[in-house]
Amino acid sequence: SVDGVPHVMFIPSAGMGHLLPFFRVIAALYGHGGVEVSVVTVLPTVSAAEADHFTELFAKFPGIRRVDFHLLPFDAAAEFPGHDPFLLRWEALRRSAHLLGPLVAGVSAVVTDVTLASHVIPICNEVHVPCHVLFVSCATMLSLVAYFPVHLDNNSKKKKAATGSVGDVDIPRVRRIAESWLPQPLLDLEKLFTKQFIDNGREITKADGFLVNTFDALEPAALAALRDGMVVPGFPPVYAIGPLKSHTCNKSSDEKNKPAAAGSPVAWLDEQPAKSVVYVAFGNRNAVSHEQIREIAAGLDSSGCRFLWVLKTTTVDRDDAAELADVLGAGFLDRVHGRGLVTKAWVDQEALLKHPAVGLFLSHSGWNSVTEAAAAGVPLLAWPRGGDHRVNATVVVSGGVGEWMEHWSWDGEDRLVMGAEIGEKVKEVMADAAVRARAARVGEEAAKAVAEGGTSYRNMQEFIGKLKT
Ligand code: BUP
Repeated sequence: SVDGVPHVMFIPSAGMGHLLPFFRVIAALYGHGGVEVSVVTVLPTVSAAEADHFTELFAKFPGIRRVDFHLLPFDAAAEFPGHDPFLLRWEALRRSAHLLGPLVAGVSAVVTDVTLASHVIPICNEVHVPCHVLFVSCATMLSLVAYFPVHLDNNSKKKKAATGSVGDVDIPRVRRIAESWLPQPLLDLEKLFTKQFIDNGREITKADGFLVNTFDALEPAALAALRDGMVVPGFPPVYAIGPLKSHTCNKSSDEKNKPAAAGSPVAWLDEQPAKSVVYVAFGNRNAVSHEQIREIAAGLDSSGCRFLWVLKTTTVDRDDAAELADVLGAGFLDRVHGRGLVTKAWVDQEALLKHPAVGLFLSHSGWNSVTEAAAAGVPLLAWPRGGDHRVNATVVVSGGVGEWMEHWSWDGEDRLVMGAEIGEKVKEVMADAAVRARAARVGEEAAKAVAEGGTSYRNMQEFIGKLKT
């Protein structure tokens, strides 16, 4: 620290779902004052959206120090052919992490991503710098990351050899996670994802604390179990500080009063009746097959509802050259003109969900999306696609955020969910006053949590206080 001002170094990972919560915490901490902030930045980023958001962060907060970091050469495509480019970036970061030692040595605290935990925590420990993890999924998922190695050690390695299965994971005092809800690569202990997951799970018990984008009222059992050492004895402190808000939300009143750009999603929403629009988005790195996209289109059409659909057809946005009309099929855009808007552009999802015209969110249940729906009090219809999504969907249901279509297909399954079924379900949930009332209550709880004196507010204060001691 300089003159007693603590210096916090953020070491984020890759993918918008990981970067956005980092940017939100960075902005909050920097805005709080009395803390010096630097951000380890690896360029070029995997996606264009990440590059744009880094540029925006440093332009908006010139006082935040950008620490450029260069990765060691890694022929990922040769070593792990066909792997997701974001997972490969995590691996490249892990393999270069030892070079961070000299950078870390001078700071007061580090905040890193769980995907890098097994490599960054030991580096921090070596130079006696406290290392915190900003966990970008739910507390239930954090309990799974922490408990999965214990589960394997306790009962599954032998069983797996005998039966070829990992089995359901019964996380003490949290919940049972069915094998089919696990991120599916975990069923193969040889997968790169699984190795990273287990390494990180073992090492995180040595972190100095966790910041989690959730709030006490949403996941009371998981948070209590983690904090009481029921998941793993002696687990580090867990600060639930969500739902995180973006710094672009804190616009000046001038900016707020500006009319929405003509033709933009916001301008279109402004024309729609209250709670009449289904907002549809599956995150920034979930490529839905063209066949499934056509069925979603048919479903939205047959639901009779208005809709705003953010459509991505590739894992990495830079590769997405598909024309909407080709993907959606002849005539679709004309047929739904006025009733539905489809866009491939990056939107401000957090702001869109708060728009009074939005009545439902059809989502892959990526955790940021869930927390944004919770904050907006908008019901979410969860259609998990892979990764942590089914674990998140358990919280969507238990927390009252919305409903989960448990039998709708996900990663690796080639079963199509047909348009008629999608349309029926969308129509049904849109008309369900009880679902809407529950989601609205979650929105109130979320607002209370982050307001002065609320649980998330106090947890953030406590974390900042710890940085200053
Ligand atoms: Br696409 C898109 N605008 O156009 P999740 C996404 N987002 O603001 P993830 C936009 O990206 P997986 C867009 O609001 C959320 O904060 C969205 O994070 C924002 O899913 C974030 O929801 C996406 O956690 O997929 O990371 O894309 O969960 O599979 O990693």
